Amino acid sequence: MSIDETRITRAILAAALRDWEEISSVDVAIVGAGPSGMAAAYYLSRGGLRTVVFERRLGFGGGIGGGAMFLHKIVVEPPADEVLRDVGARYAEVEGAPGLLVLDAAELMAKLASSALDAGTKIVHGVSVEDVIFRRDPLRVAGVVVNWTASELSGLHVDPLFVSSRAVVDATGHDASVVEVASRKVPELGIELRGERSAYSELSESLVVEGAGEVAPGLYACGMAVARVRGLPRMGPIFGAMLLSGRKVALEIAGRLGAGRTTP
Ligand code: 48F
Repeated sequence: MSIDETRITRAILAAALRDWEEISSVDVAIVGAGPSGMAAAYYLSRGGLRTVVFERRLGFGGGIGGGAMFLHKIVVEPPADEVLRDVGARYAEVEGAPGLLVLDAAELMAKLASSALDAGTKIVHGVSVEDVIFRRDPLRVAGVVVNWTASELSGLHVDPLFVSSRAVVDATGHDASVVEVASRKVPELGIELRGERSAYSELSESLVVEGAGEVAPGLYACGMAVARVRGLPRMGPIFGAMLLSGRKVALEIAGRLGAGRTTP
C-alpha cells in the first residue's frame, strides 16, 4: 500500500472539519478538561446531551496530573467514591484515616477521560475559550468564542470562531475565566465574582458542591471556579468536590434541557 502524503492531509482535514461542523452547535460546551469538567462531561453525555469539552492544553486532567507537589496520588472522600465507581477508577481506603480514599492520579485522569469519550463527549485540545456569546430577550449566555491556544500565545491578531450551546459550563479551575469574562463584558448579567479565599478543606469540600450550578442564565460553574465565583476557601489536594460538583452541574443541566440516563 502506498501512503501518499496528500491522502494523509485530506483524511485529517475531512475528519476534523466534520467534527468542527458538528460541535459548532451543541447542547453543552464545557470549558476545561480538569476533574470537574470531565465528570460533568461524562454524566451529560451519558444522559444523551451533545457535549463538547474545550481544553487549552494538550492533555486531560487539569490539576490531577500534578497531584500534590508532584506526588502522584489523589485523595477523595465519600460520596465521591460513587463517581470513581461509575468511571471504573480503582481506589483504596487510607489506613488510619477513615473516610479518606486514595488513588493514582494517572488512573483518575485516564478513567475520567475514557468514560467521557465512551459516553460520547467530544474533547478538543489546544483550544482556548476567550469569550462568551450572549443574547437578549431573554438575557442569557448562548455559547462560547474559541481560538487556538497557539494563536493566543503568539500574540498575533487572529479572529476566533463561535460555538453556540444551550448551556456553557465554566470548569476552568481557580481562574473561573469564563465567568470572569462574562461578568466583565456582559455586566447586565449581574455576576459578582467574590474571589477565592484561603485554605479550609473540610468547609470548602461541601460548599463548592453546594455552590455549583447556574451563575447566570445559560452559564454554570463547577470545580474550583465555584470558589472564585462564590467567595469560598480553597481545599488543596482533595478531589471529591471536583467530581461531585461536576456531577451536580450535569444533573442540573440535564434536568433543564431534558435528558435521559444522566441520573446516577
Ligand atoms: O484546574 P483544573 O483541574 O480545574 P477543576 O476541575 O479542578 C481543580 C483541581 O485540579 C485542583 C484543586 C482542587 O482539588 O484545587 O486545582 O476545578 O482544570 C481546569 C482546566 O481548564 C483549562 C486548564 O488548562 C485546565 O486543564 N482551562 C482554563 N482556562 C481555559 C481552559 C480556557 N479559557 N479555555 C480552555 N481551557
